[in-house]
Amino acid sequence: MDLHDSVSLPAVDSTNPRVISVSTVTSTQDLARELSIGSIVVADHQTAGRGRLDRLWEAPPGTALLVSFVLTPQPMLSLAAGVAAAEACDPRVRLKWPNDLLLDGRKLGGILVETTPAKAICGIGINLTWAPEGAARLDQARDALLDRLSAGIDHWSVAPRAEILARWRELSETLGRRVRVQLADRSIEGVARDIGENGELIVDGEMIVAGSVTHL
Ligand code: BT5
Repeated sequence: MDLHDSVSLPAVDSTNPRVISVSTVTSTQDLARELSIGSIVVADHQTAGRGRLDRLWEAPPGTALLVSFVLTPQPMLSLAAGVAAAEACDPRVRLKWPNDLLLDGRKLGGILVETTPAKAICGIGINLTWAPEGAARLDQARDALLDRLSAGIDHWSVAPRAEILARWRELSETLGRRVRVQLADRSIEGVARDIGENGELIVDGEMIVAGSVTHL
């Protein structure tokens, strides 16, 4: 058996040595987890791309930006990554709490932050030439988008908390809207008033740390 038929060999990108580029991987998160802080993994295709709570992230080969950044853990990373991704994409892109990327109200991309004691693996998927039914795509060149996103992650992942919160509020499509939040054991409806100091969503006085939001 020819090794090249069965295994996708990682290649270092000559224009940016921090970027490890692979054709196929289970999930960019899995490869990134093995690498040092500062590394970036980008793949043409994931055979087991994942969202939060073990959901699937789908993208046919070569149709999306699928990337994971290995970063120093910090509590605001998920919101900071949302801000960086929205800014890298397009001025029309908005954020749905906690950090879905929306274009014209439809999901364009998502962010998954997984942490170990020493590292945070920040995975970002953005639809480019394909999107599932009801979702959005952004017809842009992948590598130019990755360059802008990397610069944005460098900036926002170490930005002061107040700046991240302020920019997230500006980019938010959730704040001020009536929402339904599915929590582990119940769902609540109300107006999303603000986000708290740690990025919690505040719905009519209730602080939501984790849940799935529907804009009503
Ligand atoms: C997310 O999860 O939105 C986080 C997605 C993170 C994907 C990146 S790709 C690079 C890195 N490697 C990985 O394996 N993952 C990260 P969540 O909020 O749980 O949303 C998942 C839900 O979005 C699914 O249950 C579907 O309903 C929907 N979905 C799946 N694929 C989609 C797509 N391409 N575009 C829009 N929605 C999608």
